[in-house]
Amino acid sequence: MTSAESELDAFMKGLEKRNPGESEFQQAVREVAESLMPFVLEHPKYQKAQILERMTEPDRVIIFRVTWEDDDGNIRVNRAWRVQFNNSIGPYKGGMRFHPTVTLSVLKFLGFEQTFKNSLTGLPMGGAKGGANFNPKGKSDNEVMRFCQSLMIELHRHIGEDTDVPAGDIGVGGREISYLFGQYKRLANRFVGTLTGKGLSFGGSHGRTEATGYGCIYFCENMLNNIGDSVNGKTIAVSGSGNVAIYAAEKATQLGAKVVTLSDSSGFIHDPDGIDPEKLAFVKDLKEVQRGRIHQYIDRFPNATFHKDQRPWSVPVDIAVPCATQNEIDASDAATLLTNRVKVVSEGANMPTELAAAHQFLQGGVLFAPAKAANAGGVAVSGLEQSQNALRLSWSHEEVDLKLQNIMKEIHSKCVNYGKKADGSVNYVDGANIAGFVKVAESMVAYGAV
Ligand code: NDP
Ligand code: 2IT
Repeated sequence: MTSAESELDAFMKGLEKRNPGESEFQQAVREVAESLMPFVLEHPKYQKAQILERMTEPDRVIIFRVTWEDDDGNIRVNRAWRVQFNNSIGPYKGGMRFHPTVTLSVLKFLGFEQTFKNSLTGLPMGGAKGGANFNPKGKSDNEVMRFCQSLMIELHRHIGEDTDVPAGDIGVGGREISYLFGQYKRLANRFVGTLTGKGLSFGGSHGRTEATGYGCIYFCENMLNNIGDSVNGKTIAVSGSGNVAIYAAEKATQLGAKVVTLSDSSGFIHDPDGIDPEKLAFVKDLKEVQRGRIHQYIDRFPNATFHKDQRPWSVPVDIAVPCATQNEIDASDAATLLTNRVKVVSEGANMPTELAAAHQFLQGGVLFAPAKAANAGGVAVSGLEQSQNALRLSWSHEEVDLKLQNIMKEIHSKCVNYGKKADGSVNYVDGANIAGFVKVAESMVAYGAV
């Protein structure tokens, strides 16, 4: 065992003991610590200041009950959290997730990752995540509104434009942010940018809806350009059919690629002809307006097939873009993708790749873009929304998109800077982890023992 490996082992044993049963959080920390341990050992100032120990302990966690009334007059109870992970380089910033699988472990992994991601954007944002074990599926708009209003009655005292700025994530889109912001504004009696992802008529930014998916494909384009190739002409598998998936598919198609899959938690659709703009318009309406299911795609486009309870990774493609949820690519999916000669994997979702699968991609020479780099475009445009709110003005769609493209390019350069290996290849996992770490760690060292 090298000294980095034994340090990693001892560090992870301690972390697992302090956070028992939190498998997602442990996984996210292990992935980062694998990259960071050799770097920290080369820079004793970080070790002396116990930066890794401090960065893996959230600043605070708020846990609260949300009581609300459903349309039949029943009293319902959910649990909600806000994990304020690290505000060393700016106010806490990160999404809210509403899904029945939300636990403290899931939100700690997301808040931890967010700290590195936000650092990579170059904008002054700390890391946070929140959410509730509430299932919006099958709920009426009024039920969702009452839930959001009840949640905000507690959350509002913990957030603010210079304190903590929530946004969307799984199950939290434009509808939910509108209800949350409307209630926040009432309770605070202030119109300030305390949430992002707002509607365009009340302080939202152009391009925020598209930003995560577009940014993820811009990142692919940067990786491919770096080896003299491009997205143009490639075949792509996208998973999910929510916000990130739809706009990743849209940008990939605009850049000349053919997107052949989309999915949801019931299965995936395979359209060998490609999901062109007209078909994507159907999906947008289906998911964003009708709140339908992806299998309805084949009723409209019968050349496509639906594969119940399966994930799209068996379809041979050049590029895989997982945009649904954590751990949706396991070791056997990775083996299948490698057998089918996948060239690029770009994570639109947070931690969609299991650790063993990520190792396989790296060993197999795949251009593997970790979420904290590849999906940072969403929070980056959230940061731009905060800037516009503070300035009380609004930038055009073109202006925001240009800034997003530049930010993704900068993130790519940072990954290359810290992740370039002796043979000239780039390990984007190491690059993103180390580049994200340095800015936060430098601030923490400067602050002393805080
Ligand atoms: P949405 O709620 O808009 O869509 C989520 C999609 O993923 C749906 O198609 C959903 O299917 C599917 N999905 C969710 N959970 C599961 C599951 N357990 N198993 C299989 N499929 C699942 O969310 P987003 O598109 O916003 O988020 C997708 C991912 O991207 C998440 O990992 C999120 O953290 C990440 N992300 C989002 C950002 C944003 O700006 N929104 C920014 C950066 C990252 P179904 O409808 O069946 O549940
Ligand atoms: O995971 C993420 O980066 C998000 N869900 C977006 C967070 C934000 O504050 O826009």
